[in-house]
Amino acid sequence: MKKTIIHLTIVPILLASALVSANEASINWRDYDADNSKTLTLEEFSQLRITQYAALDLDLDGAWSKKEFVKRSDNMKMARKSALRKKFQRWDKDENGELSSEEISKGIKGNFRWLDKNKSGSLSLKEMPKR
Ligand SMILES: [Ca+2]
Ligand SMILES: [Ca+2]
Ligand SMILES: [Ca+2]
Repeated sequence: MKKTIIHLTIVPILLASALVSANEASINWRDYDADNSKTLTLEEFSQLRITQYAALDLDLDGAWSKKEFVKRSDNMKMARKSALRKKFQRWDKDENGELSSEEISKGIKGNFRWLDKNKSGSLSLKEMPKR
């Protein structure tokens, strides 16, 4: 009896994550430019990133394990994987092997400041990363 219940719950989770990864591929930063200023403020940028990271939380527990954070697709390059592993370590401030939503949002802020090369407080098209 127990086994049947487990199988039934796995199906919707798999479906949900398939839908989420389809969405992730189609993310366009312009959709997050709420005021059409052709630049993203920290708030607009955070919205975009949070949407992207939400798609990575495959078990939907509101936290990101290293596996969830690093593994984006099956054909990822090693260099990208190791860059993501390092990012994970930097962001995991309490070193519990998991990123909380708070750690993610701090990481996004740091990322924003780093991308904002001319320190204008917003990201222009040029400053936005390709992915
Ligand atoms: Ca804007
Ligand atoms: Ca998770
Ligand atoms: Ca943590």
